[in-house]
Amino acid sequence: MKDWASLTTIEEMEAATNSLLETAKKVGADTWQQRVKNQTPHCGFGESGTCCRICSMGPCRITKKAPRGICGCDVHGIVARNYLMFTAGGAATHSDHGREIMHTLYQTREGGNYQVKDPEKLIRIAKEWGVETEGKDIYDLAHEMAETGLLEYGKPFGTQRFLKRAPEHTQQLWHDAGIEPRAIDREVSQSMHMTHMGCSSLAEALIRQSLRAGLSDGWGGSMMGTEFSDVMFGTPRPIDTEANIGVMEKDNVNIVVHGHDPSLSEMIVYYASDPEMIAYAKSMGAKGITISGVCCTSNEVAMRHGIPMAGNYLNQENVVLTGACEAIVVDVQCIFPALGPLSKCFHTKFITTSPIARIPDSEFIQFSAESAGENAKAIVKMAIENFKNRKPELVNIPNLKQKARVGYSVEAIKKVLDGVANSQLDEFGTTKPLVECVHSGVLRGAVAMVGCNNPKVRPDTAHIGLMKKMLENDIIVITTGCSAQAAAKAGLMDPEKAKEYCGAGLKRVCELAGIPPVLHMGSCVDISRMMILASDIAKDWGINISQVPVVGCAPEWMSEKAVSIGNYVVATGIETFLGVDPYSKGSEEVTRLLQGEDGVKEWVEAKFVVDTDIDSLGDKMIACIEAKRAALGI
Ligand code: MSK
Repeated sequence: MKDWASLTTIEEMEAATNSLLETAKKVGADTWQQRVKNQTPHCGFGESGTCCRICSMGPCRITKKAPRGICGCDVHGIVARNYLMFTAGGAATHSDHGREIMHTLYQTREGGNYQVKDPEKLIRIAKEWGVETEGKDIYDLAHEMAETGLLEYGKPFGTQRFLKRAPEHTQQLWHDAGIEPRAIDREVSQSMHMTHMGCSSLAEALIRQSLRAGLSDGWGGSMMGTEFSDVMFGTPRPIDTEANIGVMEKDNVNIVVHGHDPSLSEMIVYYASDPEMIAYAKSMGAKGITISGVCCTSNEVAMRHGIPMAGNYLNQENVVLTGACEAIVVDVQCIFPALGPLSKCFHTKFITTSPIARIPDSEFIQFSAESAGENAKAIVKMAIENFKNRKPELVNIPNLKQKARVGYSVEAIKKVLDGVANSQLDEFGTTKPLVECVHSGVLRGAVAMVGCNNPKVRPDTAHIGLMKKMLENDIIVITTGCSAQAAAKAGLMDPEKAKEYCGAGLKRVCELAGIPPVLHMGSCVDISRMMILASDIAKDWGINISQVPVVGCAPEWMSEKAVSIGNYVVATGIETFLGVDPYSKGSEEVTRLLQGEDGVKEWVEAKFVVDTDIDSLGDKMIACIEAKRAALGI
């Protein structure tokens, strides 16, 4: 048995949460822990995907006695339609995030709120897209690329430009399976058209479109979101930060950023470090200003500025419950409407900023790229002026935090690993040292751990438990989203601490490269970084993506976006392991298509594995990696 004492344990995190729940009780606040009780048990039809409410003849619920809906649709059609609608919701959401980023790119200008911070990357992508770069002003190029990228959403002909980044074999599989994504909006619209009453009820066709819509996200909207965020805000490089609720500071004005789009949070970070603002905070009795984050906005600013991470998805109420949060500022996605009434129990300002995420009991300050500076300044000021309204008797910031090294973009991973093996670096490095480590068996393989928390799983236990299991078995972990924050909160991103829990091979690699064994690759949209990495590894190795000893895993997922992600990860050729069922168990046919050997596996060489027993899920992941090694003869 290894000694995990130097990591923060789940029990310590739960004790911290329990102390905050005491405050909730004191002020009469509602929390998700109570709401889960109110909502349990869940509806069995909903859980198995066998309820249809796409027209007003129903709702129809499928049972043995009533095997078809009123229109005659069978259970397989109903479950598959629900699955596709779930996917389309996720693909639309991620891709719209990407679209917002492209609009922001269009607003960049010299000396403006938004600038081009990584011109080399912009030029590299422009060349990849066949856009002339020679002699062009960098901002003219940025605007041209923004327009070109925005056309990817609605172009009448052709497929997504970034598909060409995949190995030829993968592109051929997509072509042969008829799942190459065309315009992003078309894939989302077509999905909603297919699921309309009286259209598709053939499960196979609906699952095929699910993969296609997912690919329009991962290799379309999300990839643009990631790549052009790097262009504007800088491509992440390793940077040290801290994680867990203890990053909030009692004597400072605490502003928590939450959501996904970095456009606003970048500005908040900028103005919070403005000497004028810090002086203003001091004049109000605070010692300074602390920005921390929750969910993926947190990942974005942690990766680029070292802003500490206060917590992940199921910690969002905790930051308010500290009684020391002057403002929680949100943009889009994964925001609990509960923050409205909860913030009213404290002095906290709950500030919504996007017309896409309007929430009752919040103060709405509409953020736009044109007025970004003014908006951010107003928000920081509002938080500072709210410091005096704190109720000292309610302040409780649990003393939990860990060091974390974050910021492993594909470029950064190549650089740190190539730097270990080669003295002569090429411009961007290669994945060859990583391939050599896996080929020789120093590393057995890699796991891409992603996704949310879900009250169906004891929060963070699956993420952290599986990561530990992988590390002990010399399997390196790359991670994004709330999974990344689970790792950071536990201490698994502290290079000094975490390496002690690795097998001998992984420990050696970490020491040589100066990296933690769990690499933070960013937010949910940044799973596209993982797709690029997997493609580059396959190309450098000279094998197909499906042959690389790598698997995907979302053990505590909850959102529609996660289903879209699962579809594009599988469609990229990476076996994907889920700890929560995607509402598909009501249909044997859909289950076979998603999880069997003769469904999606035949089209794209990978499938889903669903197991709610997390230990057994981990065993299956390791077995899958070892089977891939055996098939390669290594
Ligand atoms: S924030 S989608 S809870 S990972 Fe990206 Fe976390 Fe899941 Fe939201």
